[in-house]
Amino acid sequence: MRASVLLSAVSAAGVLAQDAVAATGPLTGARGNATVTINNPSDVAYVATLPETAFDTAAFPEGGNVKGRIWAQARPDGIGVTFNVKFSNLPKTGGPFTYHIHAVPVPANGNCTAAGGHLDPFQRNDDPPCESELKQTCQVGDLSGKHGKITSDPFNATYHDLFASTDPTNPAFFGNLSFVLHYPNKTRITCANFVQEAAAHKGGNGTAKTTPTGTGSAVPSKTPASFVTVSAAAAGAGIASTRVAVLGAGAAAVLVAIAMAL
Ligand SMILES: *[C@@H]1O[C@H](CO)[C@@H](O)[C@H](O)[C@H]1NC(C)=O
Ligand SMILES: *[C@@H]1O[C@H](CO)[C@@H](O)[C@H](O)[C@H]1NC(C)=O
Ligand SMILES: *[C@@H]1O[C@H](CO)[C@@H](O)[C@H](O)[C@H]1NC(C)=O
Ligand SMILES: *[C@@H]1O[C@H](CO)[C@@H](O)[C@H](O)[C@H]1NC(C)=O
Ligand SMILES: *[C@@H]1O[C@H](CO)[C@@H](O)[C@H](O)[C@H]1NC(C)=O
Ligand SMILES: *[C@@H]1O[C@H](CO)[C@@H](O)[C@H](O)[C@H]1NC(C)=O
Ligand SMILES: [Cu+2]
Repeated sequence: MRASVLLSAVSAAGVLAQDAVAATGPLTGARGNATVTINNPSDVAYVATLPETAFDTAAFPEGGNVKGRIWAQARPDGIGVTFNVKFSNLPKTGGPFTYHIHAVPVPANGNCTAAGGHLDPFQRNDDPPCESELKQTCQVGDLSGKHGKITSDPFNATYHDLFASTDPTNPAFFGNLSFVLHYPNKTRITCANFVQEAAAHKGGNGTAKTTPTGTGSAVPSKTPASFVTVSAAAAGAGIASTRVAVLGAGAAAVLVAIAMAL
């Protein structure tokens, strides 16, 4: 049994969300749709940089690898996470390529098979592929499913994902996980682990500013997470009514809370 709280939240822009109703329900995870993450620490960035050598050596018969990295940091409002994704030197054929956050770190030998499956705390599973316009129905880790496949070389994308988290107590936390870049047939070309970067701040775009390290764990969560229902409207998101794990009070975006325990 857990507390269930109905919240109405608005974005910093003050835009109210409308409930979107689908006539026939799209695929939903065994644990429901993904929830908008809030209270994400924004003082820590994470970066995952691809290695010099591809895991799939057949993709690079002359040696080498895709170049690039994923950089991620929560916004100052703590809602969701901003990703900046840059790839180049992709295989000349075989695209469009996909990439996902995977649930297990890559071991030191670079074995991308050992990165496990996708980060999927709501147990939605891989198939059928997610509908990018219904991002809350997608796997949290399915970044290319939600935000677009890699369709150019170089590829450079910045987007705000509402479901990933930089809070280590959130099941959608990815800061100690990995990502894998694939061919469409799911063959794993290359992969890398996220590591904590000395933090940037305020609307980070990949230009990190160095700050003293050693504060990475100073992210106290005041209370255990409880799942609540939130109508949230974050910038650019087609989000409607969604359950959210609230980790503490005081989110600037939350205006009204009507609580009821179960
Ligand atoms: C999941 O989200 C979709 C799209 O908004 C909605 O149609 C569906 O009812 C939701 N499922 C649950 C269990 O909330
Ligand atoms: C996957 O696709 C790539 C690119 O088309 C191809 O080279 C590779 O042989 C395929 N792997 C499998 C197992 O089908
Ligand atoms: C890579 O990881 C997979 C899955 O854990 C394992 O089956 C395989 O033996 C590993 N290969 C190497 C070379 O470590
Ligand atoms: C990526 O896009 C940003 C914003 O559009 C631009 O400022 C930056 O120069 C681009 N970087 C690369 C490597 O193309
Ligand atoms: C990642 O960190 C979370 C929170 O500390 C922890 O629960 C989880 O087990 C970690 N995952 C891995 C693969 O280390
Ligand atoms: C990134 O942000 C910093 C600080 O806000 C700014 O100085 C820099 O020009 C930005 N870089 C790009 C590529 O937008
Ligand atoms: Cu993947």
